[in-house]
Amino acid sequence: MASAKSPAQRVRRLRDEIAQADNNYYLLDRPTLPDAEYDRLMRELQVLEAEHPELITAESPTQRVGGTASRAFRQSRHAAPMLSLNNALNEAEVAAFDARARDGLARAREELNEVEYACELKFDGLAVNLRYENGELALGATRGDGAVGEDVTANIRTIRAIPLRLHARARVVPTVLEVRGEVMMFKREFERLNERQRAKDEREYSNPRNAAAGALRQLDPRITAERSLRFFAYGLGEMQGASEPPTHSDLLDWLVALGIPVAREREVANGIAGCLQFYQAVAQRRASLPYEIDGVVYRVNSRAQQQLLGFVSRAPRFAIAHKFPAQEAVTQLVGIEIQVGRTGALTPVARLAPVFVGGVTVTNATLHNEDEVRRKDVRIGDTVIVRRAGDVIPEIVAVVPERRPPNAPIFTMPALCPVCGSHVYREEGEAVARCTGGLVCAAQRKQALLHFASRRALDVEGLGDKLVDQLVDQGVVATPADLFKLGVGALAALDRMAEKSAANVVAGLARARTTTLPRFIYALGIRNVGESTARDLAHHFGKLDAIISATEDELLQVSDVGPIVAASIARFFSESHNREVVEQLRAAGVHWPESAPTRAPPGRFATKTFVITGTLPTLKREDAKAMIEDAGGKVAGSVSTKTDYVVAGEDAGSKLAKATALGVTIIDEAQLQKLLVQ
Ligand code: D41
Repeated sequence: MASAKSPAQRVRRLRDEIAQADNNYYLLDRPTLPDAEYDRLMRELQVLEAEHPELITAESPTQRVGGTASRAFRQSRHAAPMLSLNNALNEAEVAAFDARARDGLARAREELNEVEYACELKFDGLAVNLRYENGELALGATRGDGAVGEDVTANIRTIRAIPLRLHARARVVPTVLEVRGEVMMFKREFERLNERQRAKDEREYSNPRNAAAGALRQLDPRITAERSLRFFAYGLGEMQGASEPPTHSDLLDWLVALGIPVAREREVANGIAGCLQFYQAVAQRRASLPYEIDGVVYRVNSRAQQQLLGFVSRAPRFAIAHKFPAQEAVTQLVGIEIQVGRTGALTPVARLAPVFVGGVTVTNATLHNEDEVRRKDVRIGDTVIVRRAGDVIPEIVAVVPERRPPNAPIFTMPALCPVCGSHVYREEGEAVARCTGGLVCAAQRKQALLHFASRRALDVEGLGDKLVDQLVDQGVVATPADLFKLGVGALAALDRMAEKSAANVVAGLARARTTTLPRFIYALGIRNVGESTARDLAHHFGKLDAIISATEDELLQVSDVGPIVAASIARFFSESHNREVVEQLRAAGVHWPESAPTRAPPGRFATKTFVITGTLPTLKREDAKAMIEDAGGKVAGSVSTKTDYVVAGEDAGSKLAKATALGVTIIDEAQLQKLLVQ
């Protein structure tokens, strides 16, 4: 691409692309390029300009720091410029930063082996300057290009995290204090905002950063106020009437004393090794943080040393951002495939040209459902932005409309199931289209079998998806009951099935014959009947036959069973083929202890409500939940006055704080285990 053109042409092209992306991002809050792609363009431009200095012009995006101020707000010149922060994309770049810092300090005759660094998070928000005069918030401004930003005081004042008056309990309250930090939106708030946008049929924001930018740039502060923005400080601007603390970590402590929020996740580290440890630890916790970060920042802790190091162009030599691998990348959508799930739900899945994102190579992304595809207007051949955050399934954030091939057709759901050819229907008001084939449809049959055998259902060891594919495709197994007819011989005849693994599967099936009633009900895969409903049904009726013959009215007597769930249970057992499968399973020796019905679920946790927060030392969250529920307790998602216990693990956050505030009993995993065996 670039090779055919002259450097001058390439430079012009890059500037155009960057200017376009800036415009879309900063002015329209409508990103068209993922950050990593933008960084790549910028770097390419920087390299070309370094090689051909005669091509540098004042308008080049490398010659200014950020976007331009919008006309809607008054411009505000910063009393002290807001600098930019250099990036390191890997450990070698961090090492180079550290070497330069040590070098600079050695030249200034500072005796040292390791530099002391203040490590903190790099928030993915918007940099702002807050100016306090005589302790009162006098001005809030966006960073703009670093020299001039926008006066957004009215909006800043709506952010409850930002004090309108500094706390007088700090030792000294300066006459002028400028605080620099990031305004952002927490993930939870971002999701709520997008839900509201969807309900109003308005455009959704693609990430919390853009949502925060949109909120901060509202001309009506009441709208900003509704969006619950947050703020964390990271530094100082102009200051009068007080002296600066000797280190960055002291400065942050002092800001906290003045009432300014500073994120708790910070540390002082010795040398680069300590910094990299901090990076790894934060990377581990990234997904569970309530806000988005795109890296960490290392800063020489001593103010005196910071001053010795000084600046290069408009970035300090004493600080660097160590970025995480990008969670977004651009690639091409090569096709849309339809997957059929256990309940017949048809899910469009994007097939992508392989792309490295969030640390892995991604080739598929979920498109959720037909409406979602329409809303994002995703078409085959499109250039798309893919996002993979933590361990979640990759998804398509947006398409880049400028790069759409001509005549790309609008996506439509097929009218017939791609697996079995049955009709596809979509109930009014439902987002999901479904295959009407039921267990005639091989895809649904496979999913139903996998569900039946899954860990929390009958837990048949060794029955994986490859095996189920073969069993169904070759017509060996149609219903869960057929599984129990399998012998070692039939299994060993399949592809890639050694005698030993075949024997393991048969042994797994034999063990699965002994189960519990809740597991058995759950394993049947009745629509809308999850583990907890299965448990409630088992406790309420005691015996399977009582559930099978229950009317909808009787089912409605079960706690937490509403009309939709009652109807789907009754419908399931009214189908003779479902009753037959149940009979065949019992005939094949599947059994469980039956008990007398109980009004309330038994167990010592009956009527107790738990909330689990943080990472428990040994139990997975879902296991802890199942153990509590098995003992008759309930597990809720949020803390309230109705909560009896909060089970707190490592890095428990706001839920723990709320529990403390409400005086709820807080226990750890060990105490939970004790309660369970009592
Ligand atoms: O959390 C951040 N985004 C963050 C941004 C941070 N933790 N520290 C920062 N430090 C600086 C210097 C060292 C230049 C005072 C920054 C930024 N700058 C920054 N944010 C936006 C542009 C620059």
